[in-house]
Amino acid sequence: AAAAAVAAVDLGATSGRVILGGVSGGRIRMRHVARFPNQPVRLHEGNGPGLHWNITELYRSLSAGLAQAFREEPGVRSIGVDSWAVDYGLLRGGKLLGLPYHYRDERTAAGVQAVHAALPPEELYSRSGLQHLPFNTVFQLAVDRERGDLDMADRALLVPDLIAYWLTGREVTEETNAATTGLLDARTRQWDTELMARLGLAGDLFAPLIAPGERIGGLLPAVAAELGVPAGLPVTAVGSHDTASAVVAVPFADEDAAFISSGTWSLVGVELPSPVLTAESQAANFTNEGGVDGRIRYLKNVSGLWLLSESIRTWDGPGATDAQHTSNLAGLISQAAAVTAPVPVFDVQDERFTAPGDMPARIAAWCEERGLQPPRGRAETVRSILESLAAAYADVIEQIERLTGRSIRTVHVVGGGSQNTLLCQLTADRTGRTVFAGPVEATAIGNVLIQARAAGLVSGGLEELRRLVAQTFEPVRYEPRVAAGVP
Ligand code: ADP
Ligand code: LRH
Repeated sequence: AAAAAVAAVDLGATSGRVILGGVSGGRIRMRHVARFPNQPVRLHEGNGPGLHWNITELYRSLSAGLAQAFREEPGVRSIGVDSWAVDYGLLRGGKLLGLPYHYRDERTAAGVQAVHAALPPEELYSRSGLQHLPFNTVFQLAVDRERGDLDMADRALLVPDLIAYWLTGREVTEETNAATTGLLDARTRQWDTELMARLGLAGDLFAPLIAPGERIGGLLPAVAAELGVPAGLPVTAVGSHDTASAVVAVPFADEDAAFISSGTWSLVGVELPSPVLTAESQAANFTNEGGVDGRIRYLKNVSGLWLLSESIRTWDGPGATDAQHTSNLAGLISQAAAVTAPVPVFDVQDERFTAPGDMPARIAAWCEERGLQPPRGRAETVRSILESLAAAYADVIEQIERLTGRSIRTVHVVGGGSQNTLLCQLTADRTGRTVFAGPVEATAIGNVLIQARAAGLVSGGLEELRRLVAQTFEPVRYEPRVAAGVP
């Protein structure tokens, strides 16, 4: 018999996937249907190159994945889409005006200046509660405005909302991702239209808010025909910010646990009932992101495995395939685990590491500027990156304890990076805490669970959903090998 299932589309900055999921017998079922790379494109645009998401390629890949999902499981009840945060497409009269910019495009620095001239950083933080990252939507829009790119636009849709719009024709802004724009009031969770007016943005630039679990709309007839499914099949809002979906699937046992959502970025934080908007919190650059079911994801965006993948891209040279990339990764991690020479710990948050390009050279330059011996060769470079990430996690966890008054005893690592056994072990070593690694596909699981709940396949709050995660996916446990912080 056709099992009740839902289809999750999860677009990461590194790769996208379509996963069929369901819940039966107290367990979550997940089946990968499609996986595709997410490779940005550089296009000359008058004054220089712009870095963009190849959004139409992503749409084609995810549509093919969805069609395959329906062939495999005709009982699919709903589709949900999540992606990385902050980026958006501009539209006029429902038509996309150009490829969305990639948050790593270097145009954002000018936007930070423009916004801060109109609104001091302190005020921005106390209104939005958002960590300062130069690529937050608010800064990107300021550049668009200065360049005249907003003149024609009557709508901005965040990436998952843009995909949902193409599937259903409905324009909405899903709440959890809306929080990453910097234009949402942290307390009321509504658009801060006064702030938008002060920045010269139309109060209705973004579509109305919708909460995870609500129905966005049914598949457009033409789309349904292309996918080979009945028209009207619902697209359901999920925690469309990938990190929000990932946190749904963190199998927290209690309040003494922090999470690290580990992929292209590492999002290190805890879940809270209400935001922390203090000056100390701003000084520590913590973010209050709206989570599913009204929870607050109090976290810090720390750099992530981007440092490693961009190093590998440098070593492999142009044109290396994804498969080659992954096989190199396993070998490099075991070589890095065997390194016994001391390696430098560098500041993974230094903004010089954000843009694409030669990562090992930038790491070496950072070390040389401080009179440190740079890592020698690939294994030492990988070790240095992973030690530096783990050291940053340890700092953030100390800060969380200070800023929230909680004591953190365990750390849950989820996402692709939870497969990096060396990083997990170093995280245990440097934080001095037990690390539980997995599930790898936390984001897709969170996406599936919120759809399954909306479809009536499961019920309960996040605690019940997390119990299902804990029952289904056995985490890998890492204990600190040495005293806290002394590897
Ligand atoms: P995103 O959602 O940001 O695209 P993922 O959660 O998919 O990221 O994680 C991608 C990262 O996971 C890769 O950059 C890589 O470092 C890591 N990763 C993927 N597969 C493995 C593996 N088999 N072993 C170790 N690390 C892995
Ligand atoms: C992770 C993520 C993160 C944001 C970044 C832009 O994929 O959504 O939460 O800070 O991308």
